[in-house]
Amino acid sequence: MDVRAAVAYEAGKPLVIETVQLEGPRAFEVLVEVRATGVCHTDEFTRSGADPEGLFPAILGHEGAGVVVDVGPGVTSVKKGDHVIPLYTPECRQCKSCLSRKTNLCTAIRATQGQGVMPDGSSRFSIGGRKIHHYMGCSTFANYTVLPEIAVAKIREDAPFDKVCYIGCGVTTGIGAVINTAKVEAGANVVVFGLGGIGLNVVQGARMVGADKIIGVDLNPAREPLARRFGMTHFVNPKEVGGDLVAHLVELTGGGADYSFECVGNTQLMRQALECCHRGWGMSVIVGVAGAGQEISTRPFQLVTGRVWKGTAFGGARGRTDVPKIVDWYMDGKIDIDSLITHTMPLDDINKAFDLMHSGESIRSVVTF
Ligand code: NAD
Ligand code: AHE
Ligand code: ZN
Repeated sequence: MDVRAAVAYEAGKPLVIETVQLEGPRAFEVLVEVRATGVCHTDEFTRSGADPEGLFPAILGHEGAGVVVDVGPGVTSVKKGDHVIPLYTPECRQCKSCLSRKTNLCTAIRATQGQGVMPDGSSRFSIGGRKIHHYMGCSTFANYTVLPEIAVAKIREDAPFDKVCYIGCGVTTGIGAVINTAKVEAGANVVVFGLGGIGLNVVQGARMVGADKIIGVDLNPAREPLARRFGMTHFVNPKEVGGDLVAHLVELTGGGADYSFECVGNTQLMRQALECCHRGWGMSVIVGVAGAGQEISTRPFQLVTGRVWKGTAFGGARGRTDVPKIVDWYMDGKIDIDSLITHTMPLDDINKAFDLMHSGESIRSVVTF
């Protein structure tokens, strides 16, 4: 079938809106009509050419919501008409990782996902016979996409697509990093580096679990009012800190953060996020993704003296199990998504979403179809 998609032909170039050919679902796959998709900084990371796994041409997008319109042979867990959120971290419930109960990083289809193809090794997208790569197993910058059955979470039908699409990445990543990865406890002091689409959800998660101080660090002063509404108690703009940022944060937290979260993708900040943690127990969680060739460093003494460095993907969430619950939290008014969706636009204007991200004007842009 013909579908409308934003195609990334070349690193660093704007996306091109095209009519693309999409093959129907094969065994254990589903065809989803995408109704809305968020634009995450990770899409920009890959579009820019910084992603070591980036492939071109590709249809980016991994923060979607839509409706199952066809299923391939063998599909049992969803049916036509079901509302779903695509999962870049699938949940097969059968692989070593899923069965371990120690991680959400299902390995059933990770290898082919990284190669930009479906689990059988082929792509469903093409233009005039030329192959177009899938992205993160989702490719939600298209009005229809094909996904493996294990990579969709069935959600309730009264949830608005243009809001709950954000649960497909940013909301779940931020709140999950607090609840699943760090397991922040009530009364803890938390420092959040980067108050964008992910960091504000970390702030929201920290408030949910009853954190005491929630300190936000961002270069953009416009982030402060919204972050305060989401639970931030102190704002630090590194440009306005006279001396050393780490020393300032250690003082603000009365000896160091119990937990810190790096939500930017900057390796210098990752170091600062670790080093502002409390001696003996402070835990720093890396959420941001850093470009090809970049590495983190610190004095090993930071770890010897009890600080812990962790990372999180999709907030440690098991998508098919946890995503429907987070949709319920939103529908029950327990979490705020609407205030973070600052811009909505049609697919034709998707490049504006990247401009708004760069200018610091948007928190999340959502494309509706
Ligand atoms: P965003 O662009 O919405 O937000 C980034 C924020 O960082 C902005 O507010 C910006 O002003 C701030 N910032 C930039 N440089 C800074 C600096 N030097 N000091 C302080 N603040 C600074 O991006 P996002 O969508 O929130 O994504 C954040 C990061 O998380 C990206 O690296 C993204 O790829 C990554 N991410 C990771 C996961 C995961 O599963 N691990 C999931 C989603 C996104
Ligand atoms: N391809 C990059 C890594 C990108 C990355 O870490 N992605 C996160 C999700 S970001 C969502 O916005 C993730 O889930 N990672 C685990 C995984 O298996 O990809 C690189 O550096 O190669
Ligand atoms: Zn994302």
